Amino acid sequence: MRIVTLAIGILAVVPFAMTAVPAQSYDVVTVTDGGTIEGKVVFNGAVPTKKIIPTKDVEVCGGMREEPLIEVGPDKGVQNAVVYLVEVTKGKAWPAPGKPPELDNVKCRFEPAVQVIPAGPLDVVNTDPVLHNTHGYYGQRTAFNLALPNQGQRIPTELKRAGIVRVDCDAHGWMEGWIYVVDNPYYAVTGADGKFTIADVPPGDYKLVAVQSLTGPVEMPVTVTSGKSTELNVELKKK
Ligand SMILES: [Cu+2]
Repeated sequence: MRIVTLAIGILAVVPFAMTAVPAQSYDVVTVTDGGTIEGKVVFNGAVPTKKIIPTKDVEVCGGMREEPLIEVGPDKGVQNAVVYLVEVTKGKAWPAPGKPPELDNVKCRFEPAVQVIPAGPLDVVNTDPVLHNTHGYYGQRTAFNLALPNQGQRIPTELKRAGIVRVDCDAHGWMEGWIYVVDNPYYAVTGADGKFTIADVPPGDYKLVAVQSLTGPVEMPVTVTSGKSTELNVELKKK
């Protein structure tokens, strides 16, 4: 009888333990012989758009418009793509912690629309004089769900584990934002030219992921050499 109870206990515990492991553990070490990854994220296809039809608060949210589902420059560079290394066990320190990262509601848009943060605090802010209900999800599961009825309101919350968090507004169905919660500090968000730099990477072989909401992720191998810059071009394709 005792053995049966023990077996059930183990069965109950193991799946929880597997899903509860938040992320790869990461050790900070001094990186003196690191290399750099420099690259550009491009998208060559036709740029699809979505029609946005604000149904309320138009004085703040603006009128009907078409918006691109991916921000592509004249030379095909993708802005606001996120690039990061996965399964990194050790390396440089995280950026010095300052104020918590913010997700603001400005004219019924999320600012920033795309950001990368370490697991930890996040302040959700409302700059608008209208109610926003900011709702973040890891997949289908709610990460936070915050009503912000007042202009200037700020609510501290927390994203406790690595993963991709999509952000909606329950008051304005067209609003969408993305927060990439990472488990190591080797990441970048591409600029208007699609370019990115990831510095102080210990020499070795890595897996790099580039991701954008329309295209989803692309994964590629990259080898980093001490004191050198590795050039990398990443093409995103529509899912
Ligand atoms: Cu809203």
